[in-house]
Amino acid sequence: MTKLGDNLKIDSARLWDTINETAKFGGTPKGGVRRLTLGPEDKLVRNWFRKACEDAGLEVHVDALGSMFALRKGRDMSKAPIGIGSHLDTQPTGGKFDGILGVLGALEVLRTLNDAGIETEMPICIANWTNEEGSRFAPAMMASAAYVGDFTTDDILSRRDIAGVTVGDALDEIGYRGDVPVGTQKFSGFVELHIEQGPILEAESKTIGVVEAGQGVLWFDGKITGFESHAGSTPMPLRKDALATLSEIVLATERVVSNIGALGTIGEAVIANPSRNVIPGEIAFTMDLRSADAGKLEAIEKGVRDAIKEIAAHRKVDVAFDKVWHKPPTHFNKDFVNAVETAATSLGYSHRRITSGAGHDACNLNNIMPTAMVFIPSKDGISHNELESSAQDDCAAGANVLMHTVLALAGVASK
Ligand code: HGY
Ligand code: MN
Ligand code: MN
Repeated sequence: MTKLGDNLKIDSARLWDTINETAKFGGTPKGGVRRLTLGPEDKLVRNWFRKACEDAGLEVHVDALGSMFALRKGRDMSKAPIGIGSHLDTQPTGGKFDGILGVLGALEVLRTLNDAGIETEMPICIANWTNEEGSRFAPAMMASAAYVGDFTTDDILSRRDIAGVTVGDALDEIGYRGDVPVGTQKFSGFVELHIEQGPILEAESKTIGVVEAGQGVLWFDGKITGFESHAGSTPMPLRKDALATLSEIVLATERVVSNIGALGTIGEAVIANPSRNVIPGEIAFTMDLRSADAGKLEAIEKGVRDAIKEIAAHRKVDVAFDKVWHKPPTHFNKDFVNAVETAATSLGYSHRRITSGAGHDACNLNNIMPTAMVFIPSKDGISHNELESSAQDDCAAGANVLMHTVLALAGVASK
């Protein structure tokens, strides 16, 4: 427990209300959320978030990639703030908790400190990182990756979505291309609250996940060039079928990652000029490979590339397969991880250490500052699906652990 000594808790009902209120921005008939980064729904939730922060007395500014920062002053403003937050964008068939729980949990923490009249030694700053999902624009965790120097701002501004719209144009379209250069807002460290997006905490009836590591990620863009021809008059042995080729690549990828104990997904595949009586001649596809072990990540890339080479040869097609993103595995800062564990223990929540299957902005931030994460359970382990759900009590528990972790790191000046 912090120097406060008392059992300060966030307002569970107020947090839950904000989760349900913001789910309207992009809400879908099935109870999920479609709030693609830098789209009209993202603009609405950003405007809501800015107003809520300003109403809480926070100073809000926006950087050149649209990431939003809301600063709560501390007694010693010579120190860089402790950062909390996550992302407001979602997948096309996303849920009400992925990302936004971390932003709303952070807002609830600062609202609670305001209500309690608590001044911290160090300032605290909420972040909403642009385009964590990477669905509309690649890569994922895009803005935090630029913040830590993995990409230049200009490179990211020029990235295009499937309709050819650039990040820069999309930022201008919603009025969120900030005038502050990326990296201006400094942090002493960062703690991100997020749903687990997997089945472990629920299966073990644990309320809190103390995240000590995150999987490494490899993203590829692929293009198969075969030959369009007549479905009725082209004998099977003479075909250069791009879709049959991709089918072999999918099954070969499953074999490679399963043998090594890793994960592989082909999440996008687009047939050029599709027609039911034309043999597919060209397909663009994506691949997402993951492992918590750097060596395994390297091994599955080699295994998949070898398989693709062999399949392309016997299918007599060309396969271009370009790596577009490499995020090495993350090992979070031991002191910050311990601070999360201490907070969970002192609050009496069941907890366990865990590795994140999903990528998060915190995984990038950990490259340049001490970082840790707090997980809460996902119902049936479901995420990136409109059925994504978490319990109100677990959301409150996560926010309480976030609050006491941050109070321990930032220090309490007075109350
Ligand atoms: O891809 C991920 O793991 C994250 O959800 N963007
Ligand atoms: Mn997320
Ligand atoms: Mn996600």
